[in-house]
Amino acid sequence: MAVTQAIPITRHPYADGSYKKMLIDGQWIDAASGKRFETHNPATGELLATVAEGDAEDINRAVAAARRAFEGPWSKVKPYERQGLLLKLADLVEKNFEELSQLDTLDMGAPISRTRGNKLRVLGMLRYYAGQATALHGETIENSLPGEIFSYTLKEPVGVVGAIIPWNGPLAATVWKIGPAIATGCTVVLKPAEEAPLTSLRLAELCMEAGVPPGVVNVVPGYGETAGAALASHPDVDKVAFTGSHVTGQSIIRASAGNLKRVSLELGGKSPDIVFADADLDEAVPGAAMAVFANSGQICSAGTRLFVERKVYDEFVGRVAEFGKKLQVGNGIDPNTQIGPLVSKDQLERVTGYLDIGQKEGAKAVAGGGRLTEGALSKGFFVQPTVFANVQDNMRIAQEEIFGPVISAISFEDTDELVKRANATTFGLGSGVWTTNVSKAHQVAKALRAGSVWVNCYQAMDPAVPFGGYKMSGYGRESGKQHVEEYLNVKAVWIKTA
Ligand code: TXE
Repeated sequence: MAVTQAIPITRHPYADGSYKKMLIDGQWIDAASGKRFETHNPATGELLATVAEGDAEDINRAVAAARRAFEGPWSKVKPYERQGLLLKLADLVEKNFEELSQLDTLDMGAPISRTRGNKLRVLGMLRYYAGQATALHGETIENSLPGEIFSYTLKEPVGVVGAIIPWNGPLAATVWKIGPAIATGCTVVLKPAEEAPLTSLRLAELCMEAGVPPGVVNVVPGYGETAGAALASHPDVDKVAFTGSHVTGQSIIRASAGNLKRVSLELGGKSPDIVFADADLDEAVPGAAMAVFANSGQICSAGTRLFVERKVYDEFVGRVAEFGKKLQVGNGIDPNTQIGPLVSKDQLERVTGYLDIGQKEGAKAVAGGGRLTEGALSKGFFVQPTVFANVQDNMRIAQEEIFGPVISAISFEDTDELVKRANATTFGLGSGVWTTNVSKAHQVAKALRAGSVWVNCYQAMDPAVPFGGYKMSGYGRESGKQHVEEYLNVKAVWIKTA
C-alpha cells in the first residue's frame, strides 16, 4: 500500500483559521450564548475555523425567522422565481466548485478526486430541483358522490423544515435538503454536523448571493444533543429531514412526537454486495472493493457484507485484498490520494474497535487490519483498507455498521439461501449483484429487501432516481419526484357546483 507523505497545503480562503458566524434571517450572527467550537482537518489536525455554536435559543430564533418568511413574502414567490433562484444557485456553485470541493476535503477528509468528482451530481441536483419547482401540481379527481361536487387536490409546501445532516458529504447533503425546500416553497433551518460545518455555511453564503430571501435558508451549526435535539423537538417545525445514525434517527422520532411533525430519515446500512461465480470478475473486483473503500467506508450504502459464491471465494477475496493493499492512502488534498482519513477521533476509535472485534470473532484480516501512523499520517485518523475473510453471518462485523474501510467477506453456495442471508439484517439501504446471468440478476434484485439494488455496478446515484431505505435504514426518499413529495402536503378541495 502506498502512502502519501506531507504535502504543502495552500490556505483555503474559507478555512484559514478564522471565525465563522451562523446565518439566521439573512444575517450573519454570533450564537446567543457567545459560544464557539473548533473544526479541524482530520488528515493533519490543523485548525480550519472556529464556528458559532448554536443551541436551543439560536434554533428558536432561526425557526421564528423561517416561520416569518414562510408565512410572509416567500409564500408569494412564484414557482418560476423559485426555479430561477435554484438555477442561479447552481451557477454560483458551479463557479465556486473547486473551492467547495476543497472545503469538503479539508473539513471531513475525503480525497479531492472524490469531492471534485461530485460536481455533476451536485449541479444536477440543484438543476433537477429547479425543474421540479415548476412541475408541482395536484389532480382533479372524479368522485362518486350524488349531485354535482367537484374535487381536486392542491400540493402545498409542508412549512418550516428542520434539516439535520451528517459529515460524510457536506456539500451534497446540504444541497439534498435545501434544494427540495426551495423548489416546493418551504423554508429551512439546517444544522450541519459538528465535525464538518464549513461547506454548509459557505453554501448558505452562495444562497444569499443568489438572492434567496432572508429567513428561507438558515444555518445553525452546533452539537447534536443541543442544537439538533432542539430542532427535532421544536413545536413550530413542520418536518424534520434527517440523515445520520439509526440511533439518533430513533431519538428524532421520539422528539418529533410533541407536535407530530413529519419525519424523513436516511439512516445507516449493512448492505450486501453479492458476487456470483459467473460474474465478470475483472469488473467485480474493483467494483466490490470501492463499494466499501470509497470515502474510507463512510457511506451509508457501502456494500460492506461481501457475499461471494464459494467456487470463486478464495480467488475473489484474494484479488479484492490485493486491490485494497495497492490503494494510495493519505491527505485528501493530494490529487493522488485514493483513501483519506476517517473524519474524527471518535470514528477512528469506533473503526479500530471493530478491527479488534473482527480478529477476536475469528475472522482473518487478509488486507489491512489496523491504524496507519507512519510519517505524516500520524497526525490524522488513517485506517488501512481492510478485508476480513472467513466471516460468519452472525459475527458483529457482519451485522453492525462500522462506517470505515472494512469489508466482511462471506461465502455462499445456494442462491435461495443466499437471499435469506443477505436480507438477515436490521438494515435495508443498498445492495449489489454481480452476475452475467440476466434472469438471476432480476430475481435477486426483486428478492432483496433494500431501497437500491445495483447490478454490475455500485453506488450509482442520480438526482432523478429515488434513494432511501427499507427497515431500520429509515423512510422517505431523497432524489426523484418522491423527494419533492416529502416536502409537500396534499389538500383535497370539494366544491358543490350545483
Ligand atoms: O451520527 P449522528 P455520528 C452512522 C455511522 C457512524 C455513526 C455515528 O455508523 O459511525 O452513525 O456517527 C446530529 N438530536 N452514520 O455520531 O449522531 C449530529 O449533530 C438531533 C450514518 O456522526 O447520527 C449530526 O448533525 N440531532 C450516516 C447528525 O445528527 C442529533 C452518516 C448525525 O449524527 C442528535 C453519519 C440528537 N439527539 C453517521 N444527536 C448516514 N446515514 O449516512 C446527533 N445529532
